[in-house]
Amino acid sequence: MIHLINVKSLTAVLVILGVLFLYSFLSYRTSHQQNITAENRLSADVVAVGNEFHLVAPEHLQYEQPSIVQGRIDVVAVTPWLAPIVWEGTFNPVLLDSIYKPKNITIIATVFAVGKYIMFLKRFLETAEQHFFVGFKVHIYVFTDRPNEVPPVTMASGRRVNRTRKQPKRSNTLTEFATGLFPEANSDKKRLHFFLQLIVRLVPTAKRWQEISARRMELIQMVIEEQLPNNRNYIFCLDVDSQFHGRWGSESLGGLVAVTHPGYYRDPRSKFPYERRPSSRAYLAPGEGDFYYCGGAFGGLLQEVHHLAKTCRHNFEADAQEGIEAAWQEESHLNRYMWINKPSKVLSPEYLWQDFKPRNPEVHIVRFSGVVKNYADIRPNA
Ligand code: UD2
Repeated sequence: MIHLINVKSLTAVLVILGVLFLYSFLSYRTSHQQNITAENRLSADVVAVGNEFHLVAPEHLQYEQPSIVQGRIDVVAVTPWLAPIVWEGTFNPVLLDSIYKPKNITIIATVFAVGKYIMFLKRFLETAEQHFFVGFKVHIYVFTDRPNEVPPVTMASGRRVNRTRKQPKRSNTLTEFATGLFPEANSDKKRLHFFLQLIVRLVPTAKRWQEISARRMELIQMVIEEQLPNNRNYIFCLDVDSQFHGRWGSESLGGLVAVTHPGYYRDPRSKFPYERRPSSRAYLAPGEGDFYYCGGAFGGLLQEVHHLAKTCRHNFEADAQEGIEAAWQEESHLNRYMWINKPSKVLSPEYLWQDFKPRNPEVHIVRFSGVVKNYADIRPNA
């Protein structure tokens, strides 16, 4: 009998313990779930931070479903160090713009128009206004020895050049003239914040084209040093004898961005015109080098491009003191730099084609290209 009572009470205790356990388990799960939901909501509401790797999309944006088994199969879209290679068809421009626009970034572009190269500036600016980071804040720095010849530019979207010149201001060794490209008074109000500003800087005339080309790294370094507190901004350094034909936008943003040269991207690396003399700091040995990158277009975050420009300038000047000039001046140093410091994004030759070259089938769109020019007519020492 006693035995029976013990069994009964033991069962009752076990049942009570079971109920208590179930109750506490369920209430823990509910409260934990509530916490998770709150955290999730919090992370969805968090304002995008200016971090290159923190990509926040708007919550209800609808776009084509991405696939990992379908897409471009005629080109390679990733490097061996897993950086994207940007081709038409590998990205969604609407999605990317909606990620990058809320970050409130400014895109800086530098362009050099020294001597007769000023003739290319008009076309460059007009087409930049039509295609380069439309909808973003863009500041274009023009370095020239002929500030009075900076052309009046007709803006495609109803903007016009405001020719009012601010008092020239000393900035290191350079003189700065500020020129704004302001929207017409009666233009669409929505465009007002899509502001494109032109800053003209005076640089000395050079006797050798190689010096102009090479000195760009020094001046890019200086411009970035003025801007560095705004380290969320991006910079692109572009050749002036070029024009835009199609969208160049947020898909090109990255820490360190290089463009594959249109003349060599199908060639084996043994044919790349790297600097081959071991005495130069731009030297690349046979078997080294990933791609041949253009000197005419590169960019990235300010800190990254600052490091690149400073290194290339230092190496160029150290070479010069020993009487060496790399085969393709700063382009050779840039290629050496990118071999060691791998770009985080590589742009396909869509981002720098050459107008004299027929388009290859894998190039579905030419976004930016070098115009045809006669070197003998335009260079100081052709
Ligand atoms: C290639 C590169 C260029 C540079 C050069 C080697 C491309 C498309 N171009 O072009 O970026 O690396 O090799 O030095 O990758 N400039 C003037 N005035 C002059 C000469 C040059 O302003 O008298 C500026 C101008 O911005 C021009 C740039 O320097 O776009 C490069 O010079 P280039 O176009 O004559 O060089 P190129 O065609 O050999």
